[in-house]
Amino acid sequence: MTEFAPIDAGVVSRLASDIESNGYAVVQNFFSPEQLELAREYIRSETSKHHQEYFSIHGVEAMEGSLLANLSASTTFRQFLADLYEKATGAQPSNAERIFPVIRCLQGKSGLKESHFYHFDATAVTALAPVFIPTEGEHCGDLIMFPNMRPLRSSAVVNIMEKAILHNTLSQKLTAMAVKRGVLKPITIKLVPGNLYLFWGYRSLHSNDQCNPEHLRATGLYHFGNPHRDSSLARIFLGKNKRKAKLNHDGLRPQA
Ligand SMILES: O=C(O)CCC(=O)C(=O)O
Ligand SMILES: [Fe+2]
Repeated sequence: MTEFAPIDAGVVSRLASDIESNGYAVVQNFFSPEQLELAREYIRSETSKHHQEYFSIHGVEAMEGSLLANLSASTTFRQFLADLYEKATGAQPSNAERIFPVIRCLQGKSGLKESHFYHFDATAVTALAPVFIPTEGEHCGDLIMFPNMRPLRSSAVVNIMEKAILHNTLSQKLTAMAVKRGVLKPITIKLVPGNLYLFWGYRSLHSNDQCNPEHLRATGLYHFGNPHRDSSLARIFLGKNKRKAKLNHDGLRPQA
């Protein structure tokens, strides 16, 4: 299994302060060229099964054996995200907290529908590993973000209400329209495969720009540290993606 080097405390502090002041931080060349190629081989083989249309893969088991799954299972990577979580929240994550990985592949017309889909993540820390990013054309699937728009809520109910207001179809369409017309001005981040992008997913309303349906845009997302993990209300009202993927609250397949 590929090993990932630990990231030292000084670097974690710098990354956290970049996220606070710029909305995001970058670890350049996080993947070696060989690791990036391994991730690409896996995505290529999955892509060929999906008839040039959008697909996503949720949870470490569904992507087992791939480099992107190995990263999710890496104890050094978990430690890195846990250190960032501590910077974000001032508290250590629960020992039971696991990284929830998602692979998203935008291609074809269905890929367009999955773009400009503005949301807050359930987790405090989000790491994004771009694997394929189009380089030609007006739209290359940039990450679009309103950074650090809200604080971490101590109340799960407030979080649920904010999500109800912003995550419905009407609000999402209005936000997308306002961004496209230049009424709202988020930051846009050009993604470079091999780098790792970090942001406070819970606090930042974000989505990706569209790209040409002929081109493939593939990203690995690593979500870590749900501040409301013990709230039963949050379990009932949120966590739709895991439910849809038939995964339990920890992002794993329920034991038979
Ligand atoms: O693919 C991307 O760039 C962002 C996706 C995202 O924000 C998510 O899956 O939570
Ligand atoms: Fe997200």
